[in-house]
Order: sequence, then C-alpha cells, then structure tokens
Amino acid sequence: MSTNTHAVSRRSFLKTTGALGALAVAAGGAASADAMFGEVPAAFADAQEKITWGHCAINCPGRCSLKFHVKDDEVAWVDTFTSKDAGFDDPQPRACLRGRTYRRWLAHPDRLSYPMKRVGKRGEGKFERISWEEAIDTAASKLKEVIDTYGNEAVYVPYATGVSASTSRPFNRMLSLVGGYLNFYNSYSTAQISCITPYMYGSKQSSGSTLSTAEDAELILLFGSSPVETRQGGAVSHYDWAHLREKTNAKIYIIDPRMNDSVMGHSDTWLPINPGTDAALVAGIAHYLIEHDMVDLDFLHTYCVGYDEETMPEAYKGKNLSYYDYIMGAGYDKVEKTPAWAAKITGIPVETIEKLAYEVGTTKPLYVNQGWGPQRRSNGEWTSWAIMALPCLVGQIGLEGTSNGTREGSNSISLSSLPKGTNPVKKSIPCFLFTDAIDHGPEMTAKNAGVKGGDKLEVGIKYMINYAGNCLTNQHSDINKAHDILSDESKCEFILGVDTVMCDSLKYADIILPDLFRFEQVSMIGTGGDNAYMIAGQPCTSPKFERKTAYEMATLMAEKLGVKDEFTEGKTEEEWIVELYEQSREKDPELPTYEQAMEQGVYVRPGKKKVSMEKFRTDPVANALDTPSGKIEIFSEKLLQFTDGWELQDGDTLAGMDTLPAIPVYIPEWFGVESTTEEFPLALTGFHYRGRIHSSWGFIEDLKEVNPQEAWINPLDAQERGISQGDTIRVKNQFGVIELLAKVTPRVVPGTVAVSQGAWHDADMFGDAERVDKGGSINTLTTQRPSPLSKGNPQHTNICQVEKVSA
Ligand SMILES: Nc1nc2c(c(=O)[nH]1)N[C@H]1C(S)=C(S)[C@@H](COP(=O)(O)OP(=O)(O)OC[C@H]3O[C@@H](n4cnc5c(=O)[nH]c(N)nc54)[C@H](O)[C@@H]3O)O[C@H]1N2
Ligand SMILES: Nc1nc2c(c(=O)[nH]1)N[C@H]1C(S)=C(S)[C@@H](COP(=O)(O)OP(=O)(O)OC[C@H]3O[C@@H](n4cnc5c(=O)[nH]c(N)nc54)[C@H](O)[C@@H]3O)O[C@H]1N2
Ligand code: SF4
Ligand SMILES: [Mo]
Repeated sequence: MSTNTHAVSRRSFLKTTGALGALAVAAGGAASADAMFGEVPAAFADAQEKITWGHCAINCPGRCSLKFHVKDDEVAWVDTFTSKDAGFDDPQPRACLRGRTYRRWLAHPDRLSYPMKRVGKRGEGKFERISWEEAIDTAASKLKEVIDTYGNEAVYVPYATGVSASTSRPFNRMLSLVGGYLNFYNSYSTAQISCITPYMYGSKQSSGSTLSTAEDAELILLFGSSPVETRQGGAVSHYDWAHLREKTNAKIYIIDPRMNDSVMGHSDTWLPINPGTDAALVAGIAHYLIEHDMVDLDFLHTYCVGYDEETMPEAYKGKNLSYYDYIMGAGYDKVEKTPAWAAKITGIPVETIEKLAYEVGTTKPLYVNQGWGPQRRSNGEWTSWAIMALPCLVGQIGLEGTSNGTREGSNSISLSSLPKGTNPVKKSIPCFLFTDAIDHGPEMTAKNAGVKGGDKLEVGIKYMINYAGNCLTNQHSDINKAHDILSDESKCEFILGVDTVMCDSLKYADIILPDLFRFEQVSMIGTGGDNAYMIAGQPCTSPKFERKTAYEMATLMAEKLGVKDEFTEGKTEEEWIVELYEQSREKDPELPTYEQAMEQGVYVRPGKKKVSMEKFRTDPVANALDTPSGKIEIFSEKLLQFTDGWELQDGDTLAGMDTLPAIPVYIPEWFGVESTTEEFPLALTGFHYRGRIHSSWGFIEDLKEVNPQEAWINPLDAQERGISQGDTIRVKNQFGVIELLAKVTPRVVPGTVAVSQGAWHDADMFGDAERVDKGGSINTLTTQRPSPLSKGNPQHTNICQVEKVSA
C-alpha cells in the first residue's frame, strides 16, 4: 500500500476559484451508470461529463469519498473511490449503498429549496415560502428579543449530527459573539461509556487498541459491537474487521441479543444474551475465574485498585466493598455471582458461561472490545465498566494482542475546526435533557439533573437553532412527550431549523432555512480505522434554488446582529478552510498541501497497530494513569464523592443502596428483562441499521425497499401471538404504539424484540388519539428518563407487547 500514489488524471482539478471552482472534465458517461440506481436520465446522455469529489458528512465513521458525475450542472450519477482511482488495492474509502444513493436525496422532490415560515401548528408540517430577508430578520430579531427578556442561558443549539466537516459549527460561533448560549455535554452516542471510562482508566485512555492488534490475539470477545453494520465504508472498522478475520486464527465470540451481521462469514460464535445483562455475565465469569484460581492477582494488585480488600482505598477497607466481595457474596446484595446465577439473568446456559470463563482464564492474548449498544441503556455506565473490568481480571491489558475492553481505537487524521469562539455562558446540561430544560429548566440542578458550571438553571430554553439534526423528536426519546413539550409555544418560543429535507424535527421549527450538502460546497474531513485518511471536495454543482451554506446563513444573522466582521474575520468559508488546513499541516507536516489535497481528493495514510495502555503496562509508576490512585480503578472513590447527595430514583442503584455503586455491578434495568410486566411482557432493544444512518436516508424509497423497517421477534414469541414473517404488527408500551413488519427469526433471543432505530416517525399527532406511528420509529416507545450517572439516553432499554394488526 502506498500513500496516494493514485493517478489524478481523471480529475485534474483546476485551481480552486470559489463556489464554482474545480471542475474536472472527463469523457465517459451513461454506459457506466450503476444499474442499481437507475439509468442516467436521457437528458444527460449526450452532455459532457465532469467529475467532482466530495465526502459523506453524515454521522457515520466512514466519511467516504463520493464521486459525482455531473452533466449540465446536474448530478447524473454518484459512485465512489475505487482501486482504479487509487492505484492501489486497499484501503479505499468506498461509499456504501446509502452514499451511492445521494442523488435520490439531493434531487428529491422534498428537498428544501427556499426559506419558509410555519403557518400551521408546531408539528403539523405546514409552511409557506418567504424571502431570505424575512427569514433572517425574523430569526435575528427573535433571538434578540429572547436574549433581552431571558438572558443568553435561554438560547440553545441542540445535539445534532447531520454534518461533519471542518467548518460545521458556524451557528455556535455566531451565538458566542452575541452573549452566548447554554452548553451541553455528553453525546447520544456514548454518554454512559464516556462518563465511566475516566473513573476507571483516567481521562486519556478512552479508546482501545486498533482492530489490527487483534491479529495477535488467540481469543476475541465483542460485546454488542457490529463493525459490519455500524462502521460501514471502505476504510474503517467494517473493512478492518473483514481483513482481521482473514488473518486471525483466534476464536471469536460476539455477545449480542441479536445475531448481528458481523457474526456472518467466519466460524464465529454468537452468544445470545438478554439485553442489559452483560455485567451479570462478567460477574459469572469472574466467579468462575476466582474459584478456579485463574485470576491474575499480580496484575490486579500492581495495576488496579478495588479488586479485593488488599487494594481498597484506606477509608473503604473492612466494609466488604471490593469487587471480590461483590462477586463472592460478602458485600452489596450479598448474593454469590455464580455462573448459575448469571445464567438465569443472561439467558446463557451455565455450561456455556463456564466454558467461556475457562477460555478467558486460559487463552492469551485476549482481545476484549465493546460497541456502544451495551452502554446506551439504563444501567449502561456499569455495563460498560464491567466489560472493561473483564480483561483486567486476567491481566490482558497493555500487551500485544490485547485491548482494554473499550471500543477499538483508530488511526485518524485530525483537522482544525472553525473556532466556536468563547461562549460567555458557562452552564451546561446533559444533551439528552434538553426537553426537560424546555419544560421545567429552573427546576434542574446539579444534583438532580447533572447541571454543570452552576448549581441550577435560572431559565428554561426559549430559543433553539436546530442545525442538521433530527433530535428534537425522531432521534430523541418518547416522541409523543417531545411533541407535547415542543408544540407548546409558550415553552420554547422560537425554533430555527436548518436542514436539507423536512425531517420530523423540522415540523416544529418556526423558520426553516434550506442548506447545501457539504459536497455542494468546498469541504474537508479526516477520519480512519486501522488506516487514516482525509477527503477534500469541491462543489458538484452550482447552488440550486435559494439554498445557501450554513456559513452564509450564520453570516447573514451575524450581520443583522451587528457582529458580521467579528464572525467572518473578513474571510469566506473557503478562506477559513484554507487557513484551518494550514494550521493542521503545521501540526501534521506530512499532510499534502491544500492544492494537492484538493487535487487528490483522497489522502490515505497507512496506520500503525496501536496497543492501548502499553506504556502503563510497561511502567505503571512512570506512566501512571490520571485517576486519583494513578492505577486502574475497579472501585472509584471519586465516583462516590462526585455523586454525593444526588437525588436518585427507584431502580437507579442496587436494591437497598442509597448511593450509586462505585464498582462495576449488575443493576437490573428499569425496563428490562427482569422488569417486564403482564401488560408489557417482552424486552425491546434497539440497534443501528444498515438501511440508514439514524434517520438520514429514512425517507428514500429505494433504500426502504432494500431495508424494510421490521421488528425482530423470536419464533417462540411470534407463535404465541399468531404472528408470521412479514405480518404487519403493532409494538406498544406505556409511551406509545408503532406499526411495522414482523421479522420472525431465531436471530434474536426469546423474550426480546429488536427494532432498528432511526425510522421516520409517521403519526397523525393531531387527529389520532393513539398517535399510532406507522413509520415504526422506536423512539415512540423510549423513555426520557436519563441513566443515573451520566444522565444519558438509555434508548435501548424498553419493554413492550406485540400484537398482529387484525386484517
Ligand atoms: N432509540 C434510539 N435513538 C437514538 C439512538 C439509538 O441508538 N436508539 N442513537 C442516538 C445516536 S448515537 C445519535 S448520534 C443520534 C443521531 O441523531 P441525529 O443527529 O438527529 O441524526 P440523523 O437522524 O441522521 O439526523 C441528521 C439530520 O441532518 C440532516 N442533514 C443531512 N445532511 C445535511 C446537511 O448537509 N445539512 C443540513 N443542514 N442537514 C443535513 C438530515 O436530513 C437529518 O435531518 O440519534 C440518537 N437516537
Ligand atoms: N449503518 C449505520 N451505521 C452507523 C449508524 C447508523 O445509524 N447506521 N450510526 C452511527 C453512530 S452515530 C453511532 S453512535 C454508532 C453506534 O454504534 P453502536 O452503539 O455500537 O451500535 P448499536 O447498533 O446501538 O449497538 C451495537 C450492537 O449492540 C447490541 N446490543 C444492544 N444492547 C446490548 C446489550 O445490552 N448487550 C450486548 N451485548 N449487546 C447489545 C445491538 O444489538 C447491536 O448489534 O454507529 C454509527 N454507525
Ligand atoms: S453512510 Fe457511512 S459508509 Fe455510507 S457513504 Fe456515508 S460515510 Fe460511507
Ligand atoms: Mo451516535
């Protein structure tokens, strides 16, 4: 493999000349159109083709390269970077089906083309075209009014992930210049694991070893991770996973309530587990290891705190608070965590747990990895902590072929981003609690809602700029409740929505601005898996209709608010990109020049095997972690101190405790396999689907045909309910009802239904009392109650009932 030796002849870009610059002309044409996505429209047949490069900017680690074949200033078809472009076989940031269907989105009849104002009720979706002048004027004057009335703490930019690029946060920058906005912390992706990892490993060890490291492993355990589905694209973990399996002889176990697609194509073992119970599985394994003398005591005593009495912090000695005491039944709930105990909870037979435990105890190197499914749950902080504790029990940390139990690490190219400016507002909320902050902000405190930077909120959220996100409803939880909060105009008084299509969240906007995709403007992004790469792109066509870039929109607002010069610093977006890129090159001089980068489109850098915590393993004193003890903390005193005095709800902690556990225990979920009810007797778990990235592409009919929205249900549960494959069914619970197709399959554990997240919510919110969601969005059924420690979204934790829709 070499670094960008690929020929550039097919796209020898002209020197960039702003919005319309960089056109490459090439022969070729209609015959090469991808049959799957339709013929090149007849109108283009004779036109000369130009090719431009761009990147996928959706929240998918692929960030793939897209190749636009453009005729008469219209995109005729889209494909991707291939070995022909590269001049080498791999790695190639090739786009998946979704990326290759972009033409379906960018030219869709529902694509937003003009600024609009709302003329119906919030959520009704009735809008009228207005001028840019009116749109910006309204958005700016409302902002001023809210700031004057309530202060800047009432202004908020919700979590939203539809655009990743080096200049993708212009609205935050604009707001910083007019007094600021309420911050958020956490993400919807990793709230629980990102919160717990620093307690255990310190703040600098958040990622695991690269997948390439696992080539040296003898045993590989993946907990709730599916690189083939969630790391798609030609140059990230999907690719790395496929290659790893060609190279390794290791035994691989994938532990998941669902037989995910990453299990396929290798003699892997799927261990079906009840959702939300991984910490119980780990506890059962720990018990076996202890009983059979397979625990690495040297490692635990040298590198860790809290495994047993010997390494408990002074103040906590003699109280049976160690992990060992939890496992052996001397402390906490006083239950011995035998494999038989774990079997009942996890649904995994006791012999299987014992066999797995034996293998864990005897096979080295052991590579333990977890995805983020196990942590996006009500007990996710402790689940992810327990999974991380597993390799520690057998000393499989910091050595060749091992990982630290977190998600795989990567090699990536990091680019400097548009400075967000200094936000004068210091307070911050967990992003998942924004609907609470709209509904009852002044009741939210540090101790009941994780408010940071102050003891409490003074005011609720009154003004939002929702840019490139569908998290107001569709991707947030309990859509019915979110609707009730957002549709009340006395609560959040103004919502500005910026998108490319009328997603469900945008129906709640008061003013809508139509955005250009990143491949309709100059853009750059870096990413990577085992290998690192960067993609630079030029506009594929001129801007159509009245669409503008987000940078232009924020500039217009800044101008209205009298801070244009401070906002732009006299620069166009492209000038910013050039300047930021030069900053990146100063830090990383191997990067090509800007001109080269634009010419090449794709820059690839072969990555290195990275073993997490290698230095710490070699010398734990010289390379102490930045935890309070400098060691791995299996018991965290800091967690106890931080959460002292917190208000907890029933089920947040172990029965009988009034504090949060400071070791990785199994806490039964509030809505889980141990808390189903007669009314809702099944667990309901979610996953990220290959048909969409969240809700993105969720309205593209061709993709819906390939990837229908289905509820996975085990034949045992289906039979009981008279449900057959392909039936239309209703899944319901205390929060709502969704309608979708049944996928009757042994690929999901009995007693649990699995529904992919991100389907487009489709309910009559005004006429239908039941608000049946015929789009099948799982967030009609999820709760807004946050997980106890991180205050994150526990969106995989639900219970339900399923019934066939009568004919
Ligand atoms: N139940 C459940 N819910 C979940 C999850 C789960 O596992 N289960 N996962 C959560 C996670 S991890 C995440 S990250 C969130 C993601 O939630 P979101 O950040 O809301 O992601 P998307 O649904 O992809 O929405 C992205 C929006 O950006 C728009 N967009 C795309 N390209 C552009 C562009 O160029 N410009 C503009 N202005 N807009 C654009 C799309 O049309 C879409 O409306 O969802 C969370 N929600
Ligand atoms: N195709 C596609 N790719 C994506 C996305 C997408 O929407 N679609 N979203 C992107 C984003 S923003 C993110 S954050 C990541 C999300 O990446 P992840 O969070 O890792 O993805 P999930 O599908 O939520 O979970 C991974 C697996 O965990 C399983 N799982 C759920 N609960 C449990 C549990 O309690 N125990 C165990 N052992 N397994 C469990 C699920 O069945 C699933 O197979 O993916 C990214 N990639
Ligand atoms: S959705 Fe992901 S895998 Fe598909 S083209 Fe975009 S970045 Fe690549
Ligand atoms: Mo995410």
